[in-house]
Amino acid sequence: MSDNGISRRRLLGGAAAVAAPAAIGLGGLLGARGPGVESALADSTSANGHAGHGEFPHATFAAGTAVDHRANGFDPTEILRDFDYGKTRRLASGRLLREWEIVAHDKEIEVAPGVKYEAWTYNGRVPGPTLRAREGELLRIRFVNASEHPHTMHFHGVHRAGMDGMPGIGEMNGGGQVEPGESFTYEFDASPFGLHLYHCHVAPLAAHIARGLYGAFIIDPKQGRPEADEMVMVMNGFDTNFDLANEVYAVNTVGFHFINEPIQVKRGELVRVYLVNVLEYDPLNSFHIHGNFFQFYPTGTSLTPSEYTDTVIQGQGQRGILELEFPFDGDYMFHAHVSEFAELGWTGFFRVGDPSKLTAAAAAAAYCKLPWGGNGGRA
Ligand SMILES: [Cu+2]
Repeated sequence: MSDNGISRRRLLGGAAAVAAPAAIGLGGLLGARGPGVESALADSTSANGHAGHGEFPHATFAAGTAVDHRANGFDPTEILRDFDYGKTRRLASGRLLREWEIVAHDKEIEVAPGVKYEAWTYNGRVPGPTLRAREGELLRIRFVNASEHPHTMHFHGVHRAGMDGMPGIGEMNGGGQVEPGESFTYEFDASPFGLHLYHCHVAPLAAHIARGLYGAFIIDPKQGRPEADEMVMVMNGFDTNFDLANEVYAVNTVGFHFINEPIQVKRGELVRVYLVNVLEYDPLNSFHIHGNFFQFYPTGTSLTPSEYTDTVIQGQGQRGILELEFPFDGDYMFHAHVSEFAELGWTGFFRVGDPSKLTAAAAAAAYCKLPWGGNGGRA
């Protein structure tokens, strides 16, 4: 709970609180908003007359503003299909060595229109690059800490303790905490095949992860997987007022992004989603698809799906591979089945078929609003 009493949990507690502005201190809310928003609120309330009738006044940030992806330095749509294969070379033994360089640095990013967040990043983006390798290769990741805080890269997978990115373990070979200005090269085998993740493991752990230090890590099976339109979705959230609860939820960082820019796919083509949950402060996240079902491969470590379903629940660090085909043209929503998360940004659309023949996602206007102010509750 922030000092001024604004928290998305309290606001989401029910329309009744909103119907009685005095009860939650609407004056305080207005005071906490940025310049220009109060007039938008006034316009909104006078136009629809809904203020005080049990609805949010829906003028939480200036209408029409969008996240500046260029300023962020990344775009959630591009992150979807951006796989970083690093650089490879053949060792004398005949084995393939795959190498990356990852630099941590601090950076302010915009996680919803007008909502800024002081992120800590791997290579300037949140999530960090999707590192992709093939089972059996030798992997080498040179990590440079250009942040003002100590960090590590802790990879999920099978490797020696000294390469685990754990402060206090592996200090003898430099593989513990990496201080600002220092670097360390992690080296391990690509094993097992599947969908994994990496993240910082410096305490306080939740804070270091929640700031944005995480990414997907894919190890393809030796024989590969069937041809598909592949994409990565990292389910995350942002505690913009640092009250240990998230104000914005998303896939690939920007709330509501895939409402504004639905994911274009082809009818009848196999779509493969690499789904990772890195959400902090909430024990569970979920993915639900409308009008369709998918085959689910938990952790991607088996080539046989475990379930044919339309909803999957993941705890933090859980991940899995979804395979589906869309039999009909149209816009199909996907979102967290935790409704609260969905309304705070974790909602999007797949757009199937020729976009010129489809109407824009009808739900966009209703959904692209944060029910709390656009400033993270800070004055
Ligand atoms: Cu860290």
